[in-house]
Amino acid sequence: MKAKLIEKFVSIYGEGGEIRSFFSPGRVNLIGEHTDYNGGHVFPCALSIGTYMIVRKREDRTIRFYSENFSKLGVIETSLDDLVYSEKAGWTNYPKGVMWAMEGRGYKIPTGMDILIYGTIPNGSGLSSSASLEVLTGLAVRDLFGFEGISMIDLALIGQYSENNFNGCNCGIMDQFAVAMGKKDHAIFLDTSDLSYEYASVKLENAKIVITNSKVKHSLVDSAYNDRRNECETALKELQTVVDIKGLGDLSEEEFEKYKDAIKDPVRQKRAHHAVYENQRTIQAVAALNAGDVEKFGKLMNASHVSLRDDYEVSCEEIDVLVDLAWETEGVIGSRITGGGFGGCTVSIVKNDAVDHFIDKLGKAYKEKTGHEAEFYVVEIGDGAKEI
Ligand code: GAF
Repeated sequence: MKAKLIEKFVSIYGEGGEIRSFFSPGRVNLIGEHTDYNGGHVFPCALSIGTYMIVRKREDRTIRFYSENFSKLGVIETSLDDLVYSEKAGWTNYPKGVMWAMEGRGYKIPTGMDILIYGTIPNGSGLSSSASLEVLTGLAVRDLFGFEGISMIDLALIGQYSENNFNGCNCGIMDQFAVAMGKKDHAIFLDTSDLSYEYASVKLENAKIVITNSKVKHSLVDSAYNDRRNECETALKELQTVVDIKGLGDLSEEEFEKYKDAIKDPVRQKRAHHAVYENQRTIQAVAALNAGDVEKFGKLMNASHVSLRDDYEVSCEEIDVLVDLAWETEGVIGSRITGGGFGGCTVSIVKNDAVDHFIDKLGKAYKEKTGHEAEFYVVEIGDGAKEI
């Protein structure tokens, strides 16, 4: 892959100089959804699919971008003096945003770059193609210009900062953290209240992690996401009038039941209910997995889906069809929506000998019920972003 991409790079930008190559994965979250901006726990892992960057420094302040995925757009040119968001900059707003965020932290980028991107994460699938591109850019810029004192966690934070403040999605830290800190065959049990984390092995003996892409993405995802976040923040403020907490993740289920009437609006109460219970489910799920109880992990995944569907209302018809089909399929240990929601993917744990049947059955029935052609990925869990 790398050799082919370098060949393409040279055919576009010409020979010469030092050409470097980087890779950054996508991610799938196993459990702990919409908890990361509530000071709760998440449990994502990095995938072996992701985004490649081939890059070379220039001598002037021009930045040239080319993406194999958007080859029709050709080379898009900008400058280090023009790191501002614009509609027409399209996908390049992500790398531009990261460069802008790095400059804002005092890392002045001395020269422009020629950049080629190629991504293997299906677009709009909710497997974090944007976080992947953000961390990739931060890593490449850090290493190309020898910026010292920027850790992989800093790169995750820079990516999140640029997404929040340059691209306008008020996301939490989960995606960028998973992409930056991933570890082969492990998921990351991350406490988003203080960024402490542990790796847990998810190399299952008798089962596989299967992602099902609904190929559906409903519009207004970013605005609905920001709405959910606002609802949780308002609920938190209401709760803080009766109990001393920093985030919804600080509450146990019992405490929530005791104080929940401080949240005046029933919809907001449902949102907070999800955030509190999902956080507790995530803690229990990781404990179950570490104890070898995959069945319990699966049941908690199912409960997570119900809560995301009914309390948080971030599922959609197509995703519910996939999850319902999974639940009624023999050999499925657990299945739920994964990521921000409103389409995208489900994640399921499926017994080894049931995987072929699962793919065949869900593929056909989903097509019949919705008209869409689902895609399936039997997951390989990979490392975080790195130079290749
Ligand atoms: C999106 C966001 F980017 C994450 O921060 C997280 O909130 C997730 O939705 C929901 O768990 O992927």
